[in-house]
Amino acid sequence: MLAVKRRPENSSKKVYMRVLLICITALVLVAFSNVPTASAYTQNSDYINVIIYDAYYGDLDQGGVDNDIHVTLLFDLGYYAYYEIYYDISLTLPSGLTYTYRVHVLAWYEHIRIDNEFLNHATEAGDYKVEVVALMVFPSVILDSASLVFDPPGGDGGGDPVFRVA
Ligand SMILES: [Ca+2]
Repeated sequence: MLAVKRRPENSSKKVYMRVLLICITALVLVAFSNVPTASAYTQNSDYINVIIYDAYYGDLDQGGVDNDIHVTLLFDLGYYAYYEIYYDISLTLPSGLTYTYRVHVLAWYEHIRIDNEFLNHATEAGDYKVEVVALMVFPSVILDSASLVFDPPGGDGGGDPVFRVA
């Protein structure tokens, strides 16, 4: 003879409440797990904004002559973990003579500041123009540019022009 064990009526209510609680918890987890990360990584994730933050002259190489130019660039990027950027920075003297230098940047942050120094370049009096053309090659291919005109004192040749990233 087979003995059938009956569950007490209270037990089925407990099982029902347990299943209901698990379902509610699962719904809450699904709802909260998608909100911030999905929108942050799928929207505005690949852009580049280059800004010429500052440009000034001075005696940056201790040569005794104020014929050096300092240019600070800011790069505002998206939300990726890694970026690869090339930028060409050009300095055009009042005579039209232009010096262009290319800088390759590997970055792991979304806000970057780079100080560029044109040593012994301010040799003419008049307006100088700084122009930056930035090409992001990873995670996407995107171009941006900026330019600025300023007027350092000049007219003093002071050695060979040298460019450096400080
Ligand atoms: Ca100098």
